[in-house]
Amino acid sequence: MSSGKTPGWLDWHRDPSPPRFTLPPGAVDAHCHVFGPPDRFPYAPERRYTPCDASREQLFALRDRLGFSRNVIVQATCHGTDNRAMADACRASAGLARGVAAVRRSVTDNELTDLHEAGVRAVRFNFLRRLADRVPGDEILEIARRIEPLGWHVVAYFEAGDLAELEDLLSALPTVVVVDHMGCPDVTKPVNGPEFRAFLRFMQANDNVWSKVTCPERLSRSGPPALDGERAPYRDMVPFARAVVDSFPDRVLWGTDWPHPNLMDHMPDDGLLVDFIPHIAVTQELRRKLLVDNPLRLYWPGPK
Ligand code: 0GY
Repeated sequence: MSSGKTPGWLDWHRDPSPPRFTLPPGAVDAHCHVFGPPDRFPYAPERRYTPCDASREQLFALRDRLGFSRNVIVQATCHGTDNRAMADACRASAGLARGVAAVRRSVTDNELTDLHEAGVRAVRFNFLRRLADRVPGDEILEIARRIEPLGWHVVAYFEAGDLAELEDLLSALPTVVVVDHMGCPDVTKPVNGPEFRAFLRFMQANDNVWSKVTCPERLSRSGPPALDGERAPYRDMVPFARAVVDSFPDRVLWGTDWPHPNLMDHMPDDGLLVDFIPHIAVTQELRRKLLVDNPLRLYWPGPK
């Protein structure tokens, strides 16, 4: 792959509108990324895309602009298992960012300790075939057993059609398992149809499974805000996210997904994404759990 951005790549929104929804004090953006800059943190040779750069300073500026207090920075596949950009951003955050790393079984105990000191609290396995080769199940189990004593958890990114195949493996993991984007449901299907019911059943059956109710801009087929200025876009995703928040209020997280890799049809205004939150968490208490209590319990346990 050439060193330039993937053709058609959309740059992130440079001037997001101030959210109308005021985030509760201490809110955490629990799903975001940093990319590059590649002269310091080169992209992985095996990557499937080349993003536009998105630095730690730009992420922290977005945090402040939207009104978040903290970030959880998730390793994306364009950096492979080279966690330096993410770990560097965590280290530079003065304790206000935690990280989610990508590792293979070759990772040493010293490397895990270094990542922990940087602020990493989880490893991510990406099961999307368009993004990466899958890590074999026995290796995932082995890594999960090694990170458990550190108090870390596993983040799993998969699509709805993959749940049946992955369920046994994910249920066998000894740690908390956080599923990205509710397992990527097809939101054109009914929320009470077999596909999404299987996901809710999976959460019901495994009380160590959490879900991010993230990425309306990725999952929605109804699209971004209408031209009339309506600020509740992505309507088709709402019932799915509400079902998860209402059923499992203590096991949900929210994040921007900035800088939104691989969105090829539109780039969301991150301020409008924040305005989406009250539609999926409909009481103050649900919002406090989603945005503050749950991410703090998972990523900043102990006295604050
Ligand atoms: C993608 C790319 C990645 C991840 C995400 O939502 C995400 O966390 O976008 C990745 O890991 O490369 O296209 O979804």
